[in-house]
Amino acid sequence: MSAARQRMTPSEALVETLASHGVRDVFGIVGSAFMDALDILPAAGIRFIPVAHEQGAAHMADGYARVSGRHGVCIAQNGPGVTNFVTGIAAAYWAHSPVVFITPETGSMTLGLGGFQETEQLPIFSKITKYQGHVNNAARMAEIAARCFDRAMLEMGPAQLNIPRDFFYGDIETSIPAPLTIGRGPGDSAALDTAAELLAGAKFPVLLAGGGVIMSEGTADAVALAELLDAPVCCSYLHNDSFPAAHRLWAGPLGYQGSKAAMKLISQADVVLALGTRLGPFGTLPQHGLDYWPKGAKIIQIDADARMLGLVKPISVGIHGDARAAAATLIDRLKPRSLAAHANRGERLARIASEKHAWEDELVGWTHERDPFSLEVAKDSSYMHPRQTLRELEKAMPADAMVSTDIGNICSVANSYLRFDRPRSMFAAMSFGNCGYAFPVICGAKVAAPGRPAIAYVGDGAWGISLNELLTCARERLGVTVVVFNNGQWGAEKKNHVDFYSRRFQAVNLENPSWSGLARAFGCDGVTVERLADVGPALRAAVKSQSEGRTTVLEMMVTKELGDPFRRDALSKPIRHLKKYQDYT
Ligand SMILES: Cc1ncc(C[n+]2csc(CCOP(=O)(O)OP(=O)(O)O)c2C)c(N)n1
Ligand SMILES: [Mg+2]
Repeated sequence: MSAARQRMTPSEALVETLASHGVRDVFGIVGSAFMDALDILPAAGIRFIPVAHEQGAAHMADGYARVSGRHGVCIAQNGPGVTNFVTGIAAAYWAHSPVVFITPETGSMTLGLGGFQETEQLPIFSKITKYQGHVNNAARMAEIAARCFDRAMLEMGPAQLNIPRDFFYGDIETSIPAPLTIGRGPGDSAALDTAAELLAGAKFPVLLAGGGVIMSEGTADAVALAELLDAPVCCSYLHNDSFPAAHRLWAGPLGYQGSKAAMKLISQADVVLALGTRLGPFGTLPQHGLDYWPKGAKIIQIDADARMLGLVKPISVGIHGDARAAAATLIDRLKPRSLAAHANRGERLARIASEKHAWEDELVGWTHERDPFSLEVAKDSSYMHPRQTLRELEKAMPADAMVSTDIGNICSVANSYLRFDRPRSMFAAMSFGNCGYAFPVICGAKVAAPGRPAIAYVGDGAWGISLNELLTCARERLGVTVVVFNNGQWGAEKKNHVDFYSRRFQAVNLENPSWSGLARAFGCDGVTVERLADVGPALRAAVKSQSEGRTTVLEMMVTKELGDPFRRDALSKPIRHLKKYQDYT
């Protein structure tokens, strides 16, 4: 459906298209390239949120999209502003976020001459976008802009809108397209029949709830399906919010620093229903010494992206469909049938409860790391143990909190201590794994959901990459809380030096300023926390001040101890052949 054609400028066509697609906020840094459109954003009811770095703008658009389920939008100056987007867009790609990033480029009449701020802007993003729209004629501005919005949602990932900067100007005749809403449906009927057959015969069915459950708003259907089967539910890696943690069937997350209960339960499965997950390779690696993936089980995989089906793990049935619709359809198919899982329900429920208790007890007793390096560095330290700090934060976590987590050792250990009762609550750095993700992402989430408490977990190294967005928090009164784990090191990498490089520490120790003092210099609040008893109260106070638009940095002084490494799978002990390197083994 299109509105009537009208005479307007391409800038007006762009801004009208944003408005017709429900855009209310755009993140970016001002630039001459798009000033003509920027000028009229307020008249369209669109807020432009100026940031400190374009990477931050892309991350904010990502966080905004992840919490709202709507498009996140960012824009930058051609050339350097646009190249600053790259890391943020790559991260959004792997988080499956419908981000539309607008990239004005050098003018069409000088393209290729090497003028000011010129670079080829499409190849740079070609592997980290679901769609690239290039406005090749000013008259097509609305059409191509709208297609970017449609494709970002259809394919759940970033879409680039590339616009030669002279194409913002002129007179065009155009209509403004309405959003195209395309439902995915439950998938192939025969495949759903086979899946229902397998589930009906399963003696130990296990659900693995992935990001697709969240993105399809499918939580209620996943819960109903799990309850019908009385099947335990594991969350896929870094999607701790894909199933309500308070539910009796919740088993916790798989993957790095995940739940042993989840791992032990899925290892016993005869049928796994992987609902809305691509079964990413990193997310199912052995952990805690457990190689838990049930290689003999029948695997039913449901994913909205057909290319993910059977890509990483062998599967018995692949269903190209929407997680929510597929779950609802499976419920319909299973309800009238007799289910093998009902015969041993009592025994299975007891096993679920006991595995959960065992893991919880282990976590309670796991106050600190016990490897030789950790014991040594923590021995004379007056600082807090990271695990105890994470537990105190968990206990003080406000209802309805949104938590983003960064890439680092302590942020990863946090996976064991982050539980959520509603979807769209956890925004981890996902598989792109870039340090510096969590803080800008929570800023974007807060813009989309200003009423929800917003908390970022960040290591001190990653904080150095991302702290510039404190400027944005102060200037725009965003009101978020940043928990910075100050262990004075790039800990996750140092762990590799400990395990593989005979403690030859290189470039991993950090000298930090006072992070709380620095926060105050930015016009935010800063608190240094050194005692466990102060962790909870500090978090509560910081969250309370969010409602006044205050951002607080809580600098947690923690020991240098380190949990299990990230990449045990990818590192090996060094081998040196040349004489001059013989000492480096
Ligand atoms: C942008 C980027 N640079 C480098 C890395 C490699 N890397 C992974 S974890 C890590 C250390 C993180 O240190 P910190 O943020 O202090 O957290 P800690 O591990 O100490 O808890 C680094 C450098 C990365 N993942 N992303
Ligand atoms: Mg650190």
